[in-house]
Amino acid sequence: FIDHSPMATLTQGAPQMLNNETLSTLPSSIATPDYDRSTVTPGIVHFGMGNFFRAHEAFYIDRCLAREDQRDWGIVGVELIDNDAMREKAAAYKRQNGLYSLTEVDSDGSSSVRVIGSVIDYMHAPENPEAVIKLLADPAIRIISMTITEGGYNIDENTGEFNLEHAGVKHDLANPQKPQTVFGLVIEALRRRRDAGVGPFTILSCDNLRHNGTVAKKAFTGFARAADAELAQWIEANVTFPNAMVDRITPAVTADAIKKLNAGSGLQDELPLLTETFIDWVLEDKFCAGRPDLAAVGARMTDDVTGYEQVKVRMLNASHTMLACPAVLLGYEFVHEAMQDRDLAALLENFLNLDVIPTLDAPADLDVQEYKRSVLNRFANPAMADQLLRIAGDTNSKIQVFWTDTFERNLKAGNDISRLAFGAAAWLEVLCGKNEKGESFETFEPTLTAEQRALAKSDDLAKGLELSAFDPFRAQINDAFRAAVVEARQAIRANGVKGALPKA
Ligand code: CS2
Repeated sequence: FIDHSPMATLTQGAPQMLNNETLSTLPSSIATPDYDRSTVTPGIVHFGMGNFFRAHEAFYIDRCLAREDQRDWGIVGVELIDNDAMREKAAAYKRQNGLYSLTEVDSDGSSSVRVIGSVIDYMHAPENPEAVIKLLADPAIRIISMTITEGGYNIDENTGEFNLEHAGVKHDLANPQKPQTVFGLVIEALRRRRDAGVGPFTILSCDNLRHNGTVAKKAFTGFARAADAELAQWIEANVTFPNAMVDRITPAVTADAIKKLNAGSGLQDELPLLTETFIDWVLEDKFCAGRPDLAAVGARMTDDVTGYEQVKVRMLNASHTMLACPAVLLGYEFVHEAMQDRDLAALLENFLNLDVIPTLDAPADLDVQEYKRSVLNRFANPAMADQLLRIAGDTNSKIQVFWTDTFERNLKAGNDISRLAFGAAAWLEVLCGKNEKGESFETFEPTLTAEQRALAKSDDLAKGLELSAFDPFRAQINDAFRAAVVEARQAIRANGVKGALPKA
């Protein structure tokens, strides 16, 4: 991020390591856990220890733990990915006793640093799956939460069912005592809990999916049915899967960002994190084994999250994707940079005003115009330096969640499709991997094989529309849309993104 941001001001003195021993000696400018960490016991196991989780759920729980009657809601993080980087990360967590610093930056330029203490242990599942199952089966654990990405629920978009052909799933069904996936670990633990007469736990998805609880339920019960029909019935009758809307923009932490964050805080933190001051969590109050007092720390409990999640993914996340694809092609690096480009900012305004908002079912108490202004303002925050390549990654999964309703409704109604076709075209061009400066790049697309990715590179410019990104609204894809996408791709190639932008 940029050097004139306040957190880049150098703090005096030698940088401080971060662990339980050093906590009480940190500079007073850094907020530290206002509770004794040694009194915190585990109540939550979280799968997927990514940055978003660390800035969001772990932040809320850290606030909860300040209250003495909440100390049994500590979090144990579990990482499933088996590679050197993850093993190294697990070791860093151990060295720091699960502590890390979170720098919150506001669009007015102010910032503050807080050490988060709610992650009390960290397990790298591939090293010892049995230890993870044992923990999950412990009655103290009452919530399993997860951030495993939009595509991580392994739902086949064509059948709408859990995909039993997935290699990890097949492995886990054949080796229930040595599972590799979150599904195998959780279902084996639930089996042991049922057999031991220990009650169920809540399974809480924190991914940006519409009805993420319903999707999680489909995934976990889909796996369970294939493993053991009776157990699946017990799970359906006992385990709850609250739907939840989650929101906090959290950039990836580059090596450069680590240096700058530490220069700002005066810490020698191996796992520092940057986020915006904005935070939101709206949850259905369906916790079968109790829950922390999230409402007391700013989360919103509700009977129905449908409207909130719809507004969030269709306005914020959909705009992110709509902005990032053309911006990456133009060679921009950061979201705030793209927002300074008037043409791209206008594209977003028009997309939201003309395509999204008229087809939205927003909750009555939510002012969508105000929400729009807040989203655009958050995107424009220069201190975030959020990477466009982060946003442009996994678009094959994201389109299915973020764009489907907007595309489906506008295509059905026969409305103007120019911006939608342009967005789809821009993503397919992104998959071709070259920007207008002639630089090559490759976005991360975990749900696409090399052959599928090659469809975007075919001379037949309509081929890319065969990708599963478009499956959920495939029935609405007509000749006019196909032609508009091809035309937009030709225009991007011939005239550049600026020359291809839709008029209004
Ligand atoms: C982003 C999200 O990855 C994306 O596409 O839109 O990560 C976004 O930053 C969060 O959902 C904000 O809550």
